[in-house]
Order: sequence, then C-alpha cells, then structure tokens
Amino acid sequence: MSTITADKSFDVQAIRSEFPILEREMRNKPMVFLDSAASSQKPDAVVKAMDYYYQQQHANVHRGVYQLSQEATDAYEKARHLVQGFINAPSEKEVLFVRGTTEGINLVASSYGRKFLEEGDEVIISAMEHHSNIVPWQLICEQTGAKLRVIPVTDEGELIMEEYEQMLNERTKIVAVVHVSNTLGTINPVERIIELAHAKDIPVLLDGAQAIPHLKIDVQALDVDFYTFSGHKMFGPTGIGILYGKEKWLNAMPPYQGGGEMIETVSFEKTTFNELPHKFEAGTPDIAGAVGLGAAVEYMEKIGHETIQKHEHELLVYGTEAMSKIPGIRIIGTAEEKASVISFLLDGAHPYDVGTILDQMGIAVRTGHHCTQPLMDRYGIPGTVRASFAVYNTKEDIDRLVEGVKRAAKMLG
Ligand code: 7TS
Repeated sequence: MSTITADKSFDVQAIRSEFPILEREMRNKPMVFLDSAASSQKPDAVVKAMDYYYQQQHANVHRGVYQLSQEATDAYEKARHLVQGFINAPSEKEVLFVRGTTEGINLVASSYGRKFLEEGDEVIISAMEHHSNIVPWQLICEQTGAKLRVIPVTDEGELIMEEYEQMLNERTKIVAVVHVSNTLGTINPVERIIELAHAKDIPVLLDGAQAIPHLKIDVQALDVDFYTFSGHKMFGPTGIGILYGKEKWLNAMPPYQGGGEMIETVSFEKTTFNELPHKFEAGTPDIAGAVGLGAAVEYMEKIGHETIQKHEHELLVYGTEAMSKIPGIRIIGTAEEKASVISFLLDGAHPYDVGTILDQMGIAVRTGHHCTQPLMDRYGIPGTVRASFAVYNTKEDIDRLVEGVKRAAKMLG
C-alpha cells in the first residue's frame, strides 16, 4: 500500500494507517506513543517482507547449491545492498550485519582495541554517551592498559569542542562519540569532530543509533571510519543492525567471533579467514531481520528524509514551545541543533511518578537515566521524563502530552 504520492506531499494520517499498533488503546484511551527513541513501531511493509521471507524463501544462506538457499542468500544480500545505498557506503564489503548498535560498538572496541591499543594509549568518548559506548571501551581499556578520556558537555547539552581539541594527542588511538544524544536530543558537530581527529590520523566511530531514524547519513561525505546503528529504531525489526567500517580498518582488524561463514579454510594447525564482509559475520545470521531492515530502508526512502525531518522538526518546535510554558518544568537538553527528543523534569516530582501518571492517560514515555548515568550525574539529576517523536506522531499527540504533564504537575506539585 503506497501512501506517499509522487510529489511527496505529506499526510501523517496515511503514514499512521501503515502502523496498526498506533490504533491501540492503552488504559482505555487512544494510545499516544512517544517512546520511539527506545524503539520505533513497524510499518506493514516491514512485517510483510519478513512474513514473505519466512513463508516462501527461508533456507540457510551462503551454503546451499539448491535454488531456495540461493533465493535466501539473494534476499539477505539485497538487504546489504539497500543499506549500502542508504548510507552511501563505497562498497558492500564495508557493510556488516550485526545485532544492533551495541554489538557494532563491541565489535570495534574488541577487535580494533586488541590490535591497536596499548598501555598508555587513549580512547576519547563524550559525557553524553549511552552506556553501550562507554562500557565496551572500559572493558578493552582494562585489558590493554589504555585510558578513557571524556569530552565534557555544557549546561545546555553541547560538547565543549575546545576541550576535545586539546585532548587529541599522539596517544589518542580512537575517538568514539554519539551522533545524536538519546537523552538530550543534541545533534553533535560530527563533521568537525572527524576533521580534528583526522588531522592527527585518528579514526572516528560514530554511534548512529539516534541519528539514523532522523538524519540523512552519508558515510563518504562524513569520511567517518566506523558508523553503527540499530534496525529497530528506524522502523525495522529488533536483533539486527549495521556496522559500517572502512575497508582498510576492517582488513587490519582481527575477527570478532569465530565460527562458520567467517573462515576460508580450517585445520587444527591454522585457520584462514573469509574476505569482507563475511570475516565479521560468524554463524547463521539473522536473515529475516536483514530482510526486514532492507524493507525499512525502502520505507524511509519512500517517505524521504526531507519530509521526515521537516515533520519532526515541526513537532519539536511545537512541543518545546508548549512544554516550556508549563509552570515548574525544566527541559534538559536545549542545544541549538536538536533531534526530536524532549527530556524534562517537573519541580519536586520524581520522573517515575510523572511517567506513571502519563501512562494512566494512555501516554507512553520513557523515564529514568536512559542508559546515560554519567550524564545524569553531570546534571545532578536522578533521571528525566523523555518524550521522543517519529514521523508518525502528530500535534494532537503533543497536545495530549502537554495536558498530561499539566495534570501530573497538579497532582505532584
Ligand atoms: N546508542 C544510543 C545513542 C542509543 O540511544 C541506544 C539505545 C544504543 C546505543 C543501544 O542500542 P541497541 O539497539 O543496541 O540497544 N537507546 C535506548 C533508549 O534511549 N531507550 O532505550 C534504548
């Protein structure tokens, strides 16, 4: 079912009709889903693509000589091709299927780290990282004797670039930062971050988990060394994601996991490894997940990035203005460049209690530290209430949120 006309005129109700879950009621009220930063909902097209794969095309990939296995392999590799185009990667060899952002970062930290990190080396991250871009680096630093350095953030939620610039030195072996913050919504100046690192021949990994559903990503224009994201935050299924890596790095790095698929020859004396991308895809992959991710890519391309960004920006501006007027509210994350996330606190109220009251009104938001505990410590707060928007959200959703927050303020204030 096509809802987007050729001239790309935008009809949010038509978009919503492709997500049956959005018609559900919660607590006997029409659901308002404002937690897409945790995981987006799935359009019909994605679910149907996965259904079709399982009902008509399933066999294991890359091994059967028979037709069905070749069809499954074609479906899996077609998804890789779609992702390559989506992020403008130079080659399919550089597009690895992983479980998600978390695995993408663990792969680089472990594999790049074992090869390139030594005692006294430094890894730069930032104060606004998700735990999945902190802990893998801590683990490899412990093993290698390297040290973590952390770019601080301002009260508004922007990286302090002067401090970053001063941190870069001959001991820095990699920079790993988030493209868009899941807690603050900040869009970081990644072009500048990469430019400064490359001036000292230091590679950069970007955590694209929150950027991929909103921004057009072009890995060649960015000249980024590693870029990773999850399918489930961009209308695709859970359990699948992408690690893009420049061929020169992926070739230089040892395999992450051993097993089938990733080898060329195996003997008890010596094993040689398969070429890219298979060297990093040990075992039977999530074939249906890849197919679903491919369908999600086609879905986003059908709507178009410009349309998505325009609509979400409208929601962000509308929501920020309305929320700012609520007495006792404090918005956490007021960077100039922001994606569609509003994190906030109500005076004297615990975020959890606000979330519970909103839930009673059928409104789904996330509360807590959002897997960014060091950032919460930086602001001296226990957590936030976070509303995050996707292309299927409406101004009515935001009106309901504002009404709910006002009610919570009355009840708790
Ligand atoms: N990096 C960022 C910036 C994220 O927002 C998340 C998930 C991850 C990494 C991890 O992604 P995963 O798909 O591997 O789990 N963020 C959130 C969130 O904000 N609420 O729930 C999950």
